[in-house]
Amino acid sequence: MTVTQSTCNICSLACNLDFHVEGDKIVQVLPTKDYPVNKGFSCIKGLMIAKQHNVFKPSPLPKIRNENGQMEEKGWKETYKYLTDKLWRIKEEYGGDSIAVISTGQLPLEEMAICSHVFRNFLRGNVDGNTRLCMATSVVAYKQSFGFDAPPYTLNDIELSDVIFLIGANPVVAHPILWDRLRTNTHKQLVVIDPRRSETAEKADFHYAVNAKTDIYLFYGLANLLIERDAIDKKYIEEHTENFEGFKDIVKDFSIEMVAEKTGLAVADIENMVSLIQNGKNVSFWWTMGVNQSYEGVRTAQAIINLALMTGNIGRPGTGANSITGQCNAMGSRAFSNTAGLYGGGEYDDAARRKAVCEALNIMDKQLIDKPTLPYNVIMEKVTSGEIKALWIVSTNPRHSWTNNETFAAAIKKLKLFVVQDLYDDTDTAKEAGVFLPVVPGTKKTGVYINTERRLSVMLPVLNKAENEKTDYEVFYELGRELGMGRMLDFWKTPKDAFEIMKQCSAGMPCDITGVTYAALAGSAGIQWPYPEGAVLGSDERRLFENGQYYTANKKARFIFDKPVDNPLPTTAKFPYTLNTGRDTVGQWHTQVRSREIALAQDSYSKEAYIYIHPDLAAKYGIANNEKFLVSSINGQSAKFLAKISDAVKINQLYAPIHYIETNKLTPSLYDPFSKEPSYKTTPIAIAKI
Ligand SMILES: Nc1nc2c(c(=O)[nH]1)N[C@H]1C(S)=C(S)[C@@H](COP(=O)(O)OP(=O)(O)OC[C@H]3O[C@@H](n4cnc5c(=O)[nH]c(N)nc54)[C@H](O)[C@@H]3O)O[C@H]1N2
Ligand SMILES: Nc1nc2c(c(=O)[nH]1)N[C@H]1C(S)=C(S)[C@@H](COP(=O)(O)OP(=O)(O)OC[C@H]3O[C@@H](n4cnc5c(=O)[nH]c(N)nc54)[C@H](O)[C@@H]3O)O[C@H]1N2
Ligand code: SF4
Ligand SMILES: [Mo]
Repeated sequence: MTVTQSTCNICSLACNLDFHVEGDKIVQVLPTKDYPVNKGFSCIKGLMIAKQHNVFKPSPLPKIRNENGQMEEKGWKETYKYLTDKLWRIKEEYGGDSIAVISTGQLPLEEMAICSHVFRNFLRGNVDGNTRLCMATSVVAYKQSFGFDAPPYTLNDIELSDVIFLIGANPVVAHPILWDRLRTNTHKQLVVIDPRRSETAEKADFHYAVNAKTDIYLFYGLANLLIERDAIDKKYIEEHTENFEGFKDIVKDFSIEMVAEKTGLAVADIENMVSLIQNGKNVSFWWTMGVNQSYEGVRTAQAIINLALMTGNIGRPGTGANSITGQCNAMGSRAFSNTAGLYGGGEYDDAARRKAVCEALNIMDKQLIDKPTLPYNVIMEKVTSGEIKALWIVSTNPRHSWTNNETFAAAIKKLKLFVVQDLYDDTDTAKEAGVFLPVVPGTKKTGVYINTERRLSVMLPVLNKAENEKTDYEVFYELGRELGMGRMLDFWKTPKDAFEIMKQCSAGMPCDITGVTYAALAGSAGIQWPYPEGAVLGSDERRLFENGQYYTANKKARFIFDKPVDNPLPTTAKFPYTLNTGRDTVGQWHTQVRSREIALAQDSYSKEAYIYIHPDLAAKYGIANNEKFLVSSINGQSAKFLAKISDAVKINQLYAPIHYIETNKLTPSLYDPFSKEPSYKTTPIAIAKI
């Protein structure tokens, strides 16, 4: 029997697991005892990785849809030829911009890198990811405020805080290992801000059920009161930030009464929060999708960042303005996917950065793509309008997860080429593919993941591939060869080669990883960025900004703010309630493609879509528990859900888990203006008894 330490490639903790393997079978998976993230624990999803690909695994050969609409199995060589021919014809006739990839935060960074080397640098197409649905807001907020997309914390900070704010985050369900570590902190006061009494809110010292999307009013109000009480860190503001005066000027109009009225909270509740921040020694603010997925996400995230900056709660143990990521490698995609910024970070028009990246890639400047990708929403608009002709989906299931998902179904009918590359051929998206490319799961491949606290860890193959089985890396590499990339691929033969190139791209950047090697990562505690060549690890837990120096030109963090905007899609007489959406249980993962292999979890949740509704609202419509009823959305669609009667939701807001395709049938095509992240969490709806 062999035992290999590897990475759980599901959620953003990227826990480490020990795989016990006998022959070609994983006989046991145990959480790695001394790995600093999960310390001998894991959730049910990690343990199920051994099961992945056992039941629903397709044939290892690709399939192409024939004239009769049937999927026909083909050899890999023939499929690459077919794809190459199609892609070149489309590129020649309509230009590189007519080709797009929707990628993911669930692949190792080497696979993200080669995907974009082929599709962006070579074919001059667009590559965006499902991370747009998730982290885009935090990326933009950090970039603008700190000068680089740099979540500052280490997970240990949640154990060291004496006051913890969780804002639009439900770690009991979504980040169980982070929650586990929070629980070991016995001296904390926990504040949860969530319109819903989530599983996390249940366990908080204070739960504040703000009205949906009014968080920005709350944070501006808290800032105003802290200024009035003189409870700010003037020295920190003076030495390490800029434009506080402008912020002060905006927040002065946010009186406690006005904020109470907007947010639906009591004046005493708001005063309590101010006192907690004022009296806390190490206050930390953590946020997730309740903030990011909004028409005003970036400015709301920055309102949180501003609170941390003005009270000096950053760069010290137990503090920070901390965005928690979602997928195992959301952080890797932020730095190494060549989508919205250059490999290793930096803008496409920055001559010095371009030179450094070209050198690392061993290509000429004209071979490096010269602009950021079109964002996901614009890609979908252009598929709809017919301007984008080829769409390649890798490791995401947008027919289910894209907002207003019937628009996705309609759009793909216009395509000349629709490719889906996935573990499974029966996802809602794969079922529509013109070409399906099967690949192996993480247990059979190599690559690096970067978790929510910027920690790199390596995934190693614990099982051998069978005949004809391919990794995503091999698919992109072999496709690139067939497309004629020639010397552009000479240094990209293996994931390890790609990692070396990415290291060089990161040199001198905030996310410098030139000191990391596969060998150092294997069986290790993982390594947080930055880790430049020659660095010596002081500890397994490292936070950013301990010296008060940010990544802006003058090294100061910026206060960034705007007056709150009106909800572009408010409730109306016809659509008087709002739909909130999110995760429901630890065992349910997104579109439930992967989690369906966990038998234990499978048995614990409904096969049919359901929605939480307040008892008084259900009574008003005469809807009984478990009765199916109709929900109609302002986007023109409607869907049926089983009623789950619960007073955890407010009377005017329903909550639908994202794990059912019905939910995004109802969400709108509405985005944050800066990050283009969908506003998934507040849709005006009406309900009716059937
Ligand atoms: N089991 C499980 N774990 C997961 C995932 C999964 O699918 N299943 N997905 C992973 C991924 S990719 C992600 S991004 C994370 C997401 O992790 P979370 O963001 O924690 O999860 P969500 O359930 O989407 O949303 C969190 C909360 O935001 C609240 N919310 C809604 N509107 C507002 C608002 O206006 N203000 C505030 N303050 N709160 C609001 C919701 O009520 C919800 O309780 O989870 C990761 N972990
Ligand atoms: N209404 C609403 N909608 C939401 C959200 C919300 O809160 N509310 N949250 C959004 C967020 S934060 C996210 S992250 C998205 C997630 O949405 P998706 O990305 O669509 O969801 P998944 O089910 O994780 O899909 C991942 C796919 O990748 C495949 N896969 C897994 N491993 C591999 C691999 O190694 N290679 C390849 N090629 N494929 C692989 C799986 O089989 C699966 O089909 O949903 C978004 N949608
Ligand atoms: S908490 Fe996340 S990374 Fe850890 S075992 Fe569960 S799914 Fe995997
Ligand atoms: Mo996500």
